[in-house]
Amino acid sequence: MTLIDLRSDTVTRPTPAMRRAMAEAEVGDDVFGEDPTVNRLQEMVAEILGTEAALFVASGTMGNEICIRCHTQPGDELICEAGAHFLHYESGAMAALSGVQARTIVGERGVITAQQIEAARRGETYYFPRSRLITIENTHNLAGGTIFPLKEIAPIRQLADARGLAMHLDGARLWNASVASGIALRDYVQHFDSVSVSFSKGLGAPIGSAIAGTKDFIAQARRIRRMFGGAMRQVGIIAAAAIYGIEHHRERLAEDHAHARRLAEALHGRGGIDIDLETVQTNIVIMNIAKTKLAVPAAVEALKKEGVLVVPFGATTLRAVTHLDVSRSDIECAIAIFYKIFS
Ligand code: TLP
Repeated sequence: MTLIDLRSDTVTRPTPAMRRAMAEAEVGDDVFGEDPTVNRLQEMVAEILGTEAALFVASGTMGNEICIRCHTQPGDELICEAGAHFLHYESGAMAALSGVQARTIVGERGVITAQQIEAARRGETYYFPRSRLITIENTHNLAGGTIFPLKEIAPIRQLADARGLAMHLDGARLWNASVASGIALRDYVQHFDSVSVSFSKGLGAPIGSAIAGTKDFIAQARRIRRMFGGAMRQVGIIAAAAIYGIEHHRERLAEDHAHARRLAEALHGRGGIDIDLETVQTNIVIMNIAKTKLAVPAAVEALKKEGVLVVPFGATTLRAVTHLDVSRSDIECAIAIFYKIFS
């Protein structure tokens, strides 16, 4: 039985052409800044994101955590949406590695406003934690791959400037946001002091993310990357996969979005499955199965038995993610299996 793996867009395997690019990559010691493929990737990413510089890092988690560390001091507070990836899925790294705490805001489909941030911001009284950083996630994973609208970002930047706060963008799936909205990545990124983008999700590379910002920020980030054990050597062999993904797998993200839409529209309302179709803006589908006959663990098992893999994503929700290794016919097949189980 072939499995249709909708657990995440991280499950893709490098294509034969990507593997060839990796095998043929020119390499050098990146701790000395001498890996030509890494240097090319970093220049390419800085150019696409419209920043002065970029730095290759091992993972999205490492990217976020290096940026948080660069922007804060222990005891500081950052302001973020309550479903932020680093709050739930980064093993408490923010607290462990930066000594920072979070002030969370419940957003609407992952979107928070300048007014909410202003209300959450701490005053100057010495015994408050110091508000230091605002973070935004685009697309927002827990909210279902929703796009953070550009028009909501500019007022947040204005507030950040007025209050002396830094801004970080968790743009692990900013590629998806850009393809779906038609807005260039740099138009989002220009509002932030740092950004993290991932190559190992929709772009299909096996490993890696990049962070980007000013030259000074990236110099500081390079030091923290080393401190976190993330300085690597002949890492051009994986940077080559990222370059391949950027060059060949970006535009096709639109297919993943169409597949997610098809899946969501076919499943919403079936056998009690509830999907907020407004959140299905990119490649993620979150299904609430509270009103179906199955609980989450039983549903995951039943789907798996029939050949569809999804992940539990809350007490009553499942998540399905479309990606490079899922074809239109896989989606049709998955829909039929869902119908069988949730009839
Ligand atoms: N997300 C993974 C899991 O960790 C949940 C997934 O399957 O979606 N930012 C965002 C918005 C992410 O979704 C992820 C990964 C990361 C950062 C971390 O990236 P990695 O896994 O490369 O550390």
